Amino acid sequence: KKLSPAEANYQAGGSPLVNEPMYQATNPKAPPMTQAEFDTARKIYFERCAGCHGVLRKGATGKPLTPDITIGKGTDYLKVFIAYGSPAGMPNWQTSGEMSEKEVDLMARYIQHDAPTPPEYSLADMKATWKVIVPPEKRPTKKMNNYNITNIFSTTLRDTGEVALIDGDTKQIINVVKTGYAVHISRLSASGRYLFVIGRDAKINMIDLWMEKPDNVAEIRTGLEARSVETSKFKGFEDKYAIAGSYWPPQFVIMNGDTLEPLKIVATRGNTVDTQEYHPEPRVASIVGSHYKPEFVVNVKETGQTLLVDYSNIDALKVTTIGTARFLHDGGLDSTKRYFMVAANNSNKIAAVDLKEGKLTKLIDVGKIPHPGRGANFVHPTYGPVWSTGHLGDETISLIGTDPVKHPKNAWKVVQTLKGQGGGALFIKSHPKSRHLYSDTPLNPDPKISQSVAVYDIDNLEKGYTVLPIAEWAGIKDDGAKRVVQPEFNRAGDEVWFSVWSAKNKESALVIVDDKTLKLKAVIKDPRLITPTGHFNVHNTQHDVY
Ligand code: DHE
Repeated sequence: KKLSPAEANYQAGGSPLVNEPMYQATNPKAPPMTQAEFDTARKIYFERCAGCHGVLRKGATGKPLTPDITIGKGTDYLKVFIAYGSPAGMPNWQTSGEMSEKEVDLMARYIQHDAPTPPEYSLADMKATWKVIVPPEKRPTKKMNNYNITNIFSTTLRDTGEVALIDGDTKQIINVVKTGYAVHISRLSASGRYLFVIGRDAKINMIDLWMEKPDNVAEIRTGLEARSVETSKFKGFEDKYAIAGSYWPPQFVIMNGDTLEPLKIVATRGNTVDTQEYHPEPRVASIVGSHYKPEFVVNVKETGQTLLVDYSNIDALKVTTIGTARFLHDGGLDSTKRYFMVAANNSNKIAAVDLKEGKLTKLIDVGKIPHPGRGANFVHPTYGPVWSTGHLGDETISLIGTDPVKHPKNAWKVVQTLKGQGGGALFIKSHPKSRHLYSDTPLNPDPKISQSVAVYDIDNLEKGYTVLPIAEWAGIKDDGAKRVVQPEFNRAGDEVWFSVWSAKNKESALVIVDDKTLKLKAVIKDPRLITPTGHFNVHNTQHDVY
């Protein structure tokens, strides 16, 4: 299946590496290129191709594109491939109008030259960007505001490089905080006081929710491109450490939990789980803090290794390497928090990792390209506790049994497959207080589907889904994408928030649904809410409630 333009743009979200200086070698066997052509081609490569084919073009979800392969194919063959795409997923760049004939010719020549290598990023580089804006001793000793901080939402404003902190009780914006570019996720310290966000450019901001007006107290850049940040959650280590993983360079760093001082950098370059070949750029995907042990669970994408990083003594770091499956991406804990369920997206599998025993429990086959976000836990009327995921590549939702004690026959199996609105699903969500399951489909090519969500009644799953026209409820007059993205519950578990994500120059909104009645409860609009994407409720993120 060819990727749709929406899916291709999702995979190639624009790498900040495009701005890095790199040494460009010329391969004498490849067709000649001028310096200006190299510069243009490299920009296009990092904007559109690197997400799938990798920075060094060693291959990830897309095929490897190194000169030993590409020179043999030749310019004409490569041009056809780039222009028309392939059934394996390569988009049809020219016929879709995304690239001109000239650009296709340029790219066909470019990929026959050696891939330029971006710079590494050391402790000294990190320290040069590290700022403690308010040192711990100058911070409040108690909460200085009247907000119910456990119900604050941190909403990414993707294209402005900010997060909006929104009071979940009053729906008022508390502050719009400057961050890195295109913040990917927000996470909380174990106590719930500090909020950590990470930009696509690997900039981390640490926000103190006890301040009269919550704002940045520390910041650092931990690499050149990144997606994940997390904190130490184990008893005795609350608020002690933070960790960030990067896409480039392929490494993670453990930091001091109240200042972001970088302490320990560990490379993730290594060998793939199956063929055991060396991979030079395995990116760090999701990270979660274990509640069972003083460990971070670090998922290394291209090699398919799940690392349990024991932070009890970071000077003698112990890392347990669990082979899971290639293309690890996003995931979440089961309801007991003992198992981490991680999507190996292009392997079409979910890996269940036992954080108590420190081993792989099971690899479970699911639909095409699972994409759970953190997934959704609920108690199924027939099969007991399940964790669920939607898929980017098909319309199904897989429900996986997660209770080996009381429901051993159902554990680590797909016990039921639901049919959703269509492919292009990114996030799914439920809550212990809710009997509903919500699934978005922001990357579906049909605007009717990308602008609405499907809701299932957990007690009547065979009845199918109800469609909530979220974008329509937002009452946005502008035309454009208006993608509805990421259901997130409030603290009480009785309302669900959605972003209506429009282009930068168009109106966006947040839409809030009453979980009991499935009726519209509120719409938040504000000129500052530009390109809202993910949103994270403090309590639910702090305690891994999803
Ligand atoms: Fe994400 C989670 C990577 C595109 C919004 N995204 C994640 C995680 C990873 C990841 C590794 C898990 C982090 C964790 O839990 O520690 N995302 C990537 C990509 O590599 C990809 C495909 C392309 C890219 O270049 O970034 C990508 N992601 C997107 C988007 O296009 C989205 C919709 C908007 C955006 O920011 O560009 C998007 N990703 C999100 C959100 C989460 C996320 C909202 C957190 C979900 C959650 O509930 O935890």
